[in-house]
Amino acid sequence: MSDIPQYHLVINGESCAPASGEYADVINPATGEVVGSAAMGGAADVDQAVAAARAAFNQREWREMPPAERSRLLYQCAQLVLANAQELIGLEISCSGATLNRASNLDIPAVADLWMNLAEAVKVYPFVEAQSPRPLPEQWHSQVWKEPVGVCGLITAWNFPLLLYSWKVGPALAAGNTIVIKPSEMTPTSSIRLTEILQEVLPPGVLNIVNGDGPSVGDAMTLHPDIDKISFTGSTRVGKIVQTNCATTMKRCTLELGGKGPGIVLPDADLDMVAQGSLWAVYMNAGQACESGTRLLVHEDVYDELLEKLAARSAEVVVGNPADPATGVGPMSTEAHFHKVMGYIETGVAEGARIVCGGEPAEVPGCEGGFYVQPTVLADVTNDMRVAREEIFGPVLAVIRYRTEEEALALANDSDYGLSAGIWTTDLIKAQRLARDLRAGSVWINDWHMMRTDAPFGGYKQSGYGRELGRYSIDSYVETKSVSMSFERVPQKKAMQRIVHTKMA
Ligand code: TXE
Repeated sequence: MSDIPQYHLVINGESCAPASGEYADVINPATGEVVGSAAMGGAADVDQAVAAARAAFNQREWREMPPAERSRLLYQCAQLVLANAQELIGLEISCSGATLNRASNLDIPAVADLWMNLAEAVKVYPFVEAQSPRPLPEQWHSQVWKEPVGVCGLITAWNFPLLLYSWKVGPALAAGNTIVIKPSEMTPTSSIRLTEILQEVLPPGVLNIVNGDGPSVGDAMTLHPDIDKISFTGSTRVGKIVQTNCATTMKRCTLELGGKGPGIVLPDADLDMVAQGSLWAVYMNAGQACESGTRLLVHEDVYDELLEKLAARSAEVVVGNPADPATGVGPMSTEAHFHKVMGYIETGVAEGARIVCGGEPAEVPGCEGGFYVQPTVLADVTNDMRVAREEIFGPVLAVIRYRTEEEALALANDSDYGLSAGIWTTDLIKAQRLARDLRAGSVWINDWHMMRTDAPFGGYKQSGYGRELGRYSIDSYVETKSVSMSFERVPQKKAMQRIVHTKMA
């Protein structure tokens, strides 16, 4: 018998094999080795998971749990994440190529913080709000109730499996929904394991996981008549399919899609800070983050000086085995993705960009089977090139020259995407003015990735819609109901009814 660990589906509180009996290898992108075997679900498994989630939703106990009790449960989820941190970190590294540094210092603390934040948010969330009373004697009074949407289908991507999982599962649970989640079939192990762990505190059927690919499990979910809401993180291409499928049953839908984050460098900026910060912006998770700063728009007066600093700092970045704490940049998630990123670098050069540093596959001793790309800076990029317009999703920075602020703003906004944008300057008044004109869901001034678990995150334009994180994320998982009570018991005094009953005394 093989000693490769198996990862199953979790339906109605039980781990189970998929109806097809099929399992697929999970590959460690750092080495190319098989690190797990994960159940590949299909439409029949989705049906079962949805039925379990619907039954759990119909049991009033879960959806009507008082906020204080739900808050305690969300705290317990945070504690379970922390208690199992080492195992989850190991799985995150081996399935997705996350660096040890990132998984331990960013992902796990942020995941635990997110659950704790929701535990606080749920206590004060306005599940019931009274409308302001009218002058007395009032004929009727109205309240606004926020109710769980129902069964939520959550679909996540491979770049931050545990974070994306928590961004969706946390608020969906906080609002009282039940869940069927599909992780990316490329990185399912940490999400499956966390689902198993959370069963300890959740009633059966509340949280189900069905791993599988997009065309089988993804489509089965987005077209399923008994799923009420879909929340999706992934490519804009698939986001459009998801939105179209959701329309068939008018499912609620939240989409967190790609980005092409522009950073505007004003001539007064501290160039050392920009060089370090803009490389953090693009190289975090080897560039495989939707909010990465991938286009750097640099004023002509400081263009050459900044390029020199970028090249020098970029060369210092340590590419290596993600499990090594000294590693700053790990591998591309898959071999196919590695080739895609290398292809973009070639395309950039063919279109007239100049490689200032990097541009080649990176050699990592001991990880010869891995998929590594050298941190790469491309100069002389213009905004019409593919490397400036399309999401490369690798450690590749496109540097674009501009002359005036108006031109910089126009270039920044000249994109199908609108997820993140940034400004590097010492003039914070000017920064606020520019921030107002940038068409992006997050604007960062003099740093990047400044995401908080209690601040909203999401896109403008083709970067999607809806907001995740904090109490705003609970808004995405509730329906709004207006409830009005009439106090007047004398029919003749119900003023509006005179519109029909015109003969009333
Ligand atoms: O994404 P997909 P891929 C971008 C990034 C990357 C590119 C392609 O530019 O290079 O997308 O990555 C599921 N119905 N982002 O191909 O296919 C799939 O199984 C329902 C940005 O991996 O969009 C996985 O769970 N679901 C992004 C999820 O969609 C379907 C993160 C994402 O995979 C489906 C990832 C279907 N028909 C990629 N087809 C971000 N916003 O951070 C696939 N999926």
